[in-house]
Amino acid sequence: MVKDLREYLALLRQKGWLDEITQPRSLDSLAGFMTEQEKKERTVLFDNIEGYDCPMVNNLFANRDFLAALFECPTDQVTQVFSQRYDERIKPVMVTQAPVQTKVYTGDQIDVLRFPFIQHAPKDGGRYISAGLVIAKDPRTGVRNCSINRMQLKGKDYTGFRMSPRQDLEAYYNAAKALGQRLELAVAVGNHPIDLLAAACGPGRDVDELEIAGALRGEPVELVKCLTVDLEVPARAELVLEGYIIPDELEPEGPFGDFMEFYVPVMPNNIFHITAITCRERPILQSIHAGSRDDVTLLSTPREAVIYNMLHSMNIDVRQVSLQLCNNYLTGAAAIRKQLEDEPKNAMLGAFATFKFLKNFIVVDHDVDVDDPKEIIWALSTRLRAERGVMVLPHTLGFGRDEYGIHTAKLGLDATAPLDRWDEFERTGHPLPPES
Ligand SMILES: Cc1cc2nc3c(=O)[nH]c(=O)nc-3n(C[C@H](O)[C@H](O)[C@H](O)COP(=O)(O)O)c2cc1C
Ligand SMILES: [Mn+2]
Repeated sequence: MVKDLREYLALLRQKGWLDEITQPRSLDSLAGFMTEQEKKERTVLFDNIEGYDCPMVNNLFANRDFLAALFECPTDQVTQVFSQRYDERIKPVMVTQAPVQTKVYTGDQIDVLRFPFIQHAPKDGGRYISAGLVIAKDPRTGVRNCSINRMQLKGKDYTGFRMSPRQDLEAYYNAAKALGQRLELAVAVGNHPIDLLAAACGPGRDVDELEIAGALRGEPVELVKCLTVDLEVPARAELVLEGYIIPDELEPEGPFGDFMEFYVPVMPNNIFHITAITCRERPILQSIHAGSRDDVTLLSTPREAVIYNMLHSMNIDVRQVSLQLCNNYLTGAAAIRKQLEDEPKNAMLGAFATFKFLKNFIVVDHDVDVDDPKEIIWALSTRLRAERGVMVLPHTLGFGRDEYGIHTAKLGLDATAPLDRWDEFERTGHPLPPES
């Protein structure tokens, strides 16, 4: 497995999946180019950003083949490999020499504005750090937590910081507040892609996501001590911001184009004070658009694995799970080889039980490609019997920020063919000629 972002980029370069842009590009133009690259399913590295002296990378997971290359497995095995490795936790190890501490800026030298963080959507409140791996420790127990949080650039040495209610980090924040303490944070940018995947997992409180990163990598994450806060960070990250938040110190933050591709309005959010910036020479930074391919890959890959395991444990012959039908993980599908007529409803219940935000879930037969929205619509058109295949679960918990009650019910759709009529529902298809 690759050891850091640079090795991952080298792998993509070798595969021919990386576009390296050496012509000058203005900071304002990057967001548009990134969207184009996403359509082309190619990673992009902007190496010549006007007025800035370090590069920016985007679209690290342009499609499922990229994850397969990372995990060194066939594309249709990523979910299985992820779930097999997930529980084999490996604790991080400490090192004393770290590439990410090659350069150190403290005091008056701190200036986060000189790094090419971009404004993502036209009406966003400003430039954002959007791919920061946020590390904190529970002030009571010392257990580490990792998450990804948006941070609006506000000044040379401070940013806005958004943490949702019920996030693990919020529990740490509340604990610090009760103790009358600041909450120290370290934010790593330019991460090993696996570390970001681990940070996007929701393993439950008191689990150190870096042990999951170790599990998924198959080797321990190397950490180095921070210089101004009592935390440790991945030694091979590209850049680290060290600092703290003070409980109840809030400032307006936003608006921000969020993962549903709507703007979240301005709201009072925390402030992150920077006490040190450490980095490599010419650190390679990363941006993630909310509601992009990278965003949905990070958020859905772990949940696909959990749903897959759940259905498997229910003795359902599950073949494929996808929460990537669009660029958010609120709608998903599973392909199963149905063994009993009403089994798809149990599959829906299993999926909804494991992932609270899941809103719509479609069950199809094993001959349908669940990653292809056209295939799903085909199955709905040809196999759904609406009077028996539709399940609505009203008054259930879903995505939390929901003024209009759009997420308080679950919709399950059974688009599988009648069990004893398979011959009549077999697809014509076009079998490939045997390989020469
Ligand atoms: C690109 C990206 C940006 C995110 N931004 C935020 C954010 O600003 N605030 C937030 O609360 N969660 C955000 N999340 C979701 C959390 O990082 C994610 O739910 C994480 O698992 C929470 O971890 P925790 O419960 O261990 O604290 C983001 C996720 C991704 C992939
Ligand atoms: Mn956590």
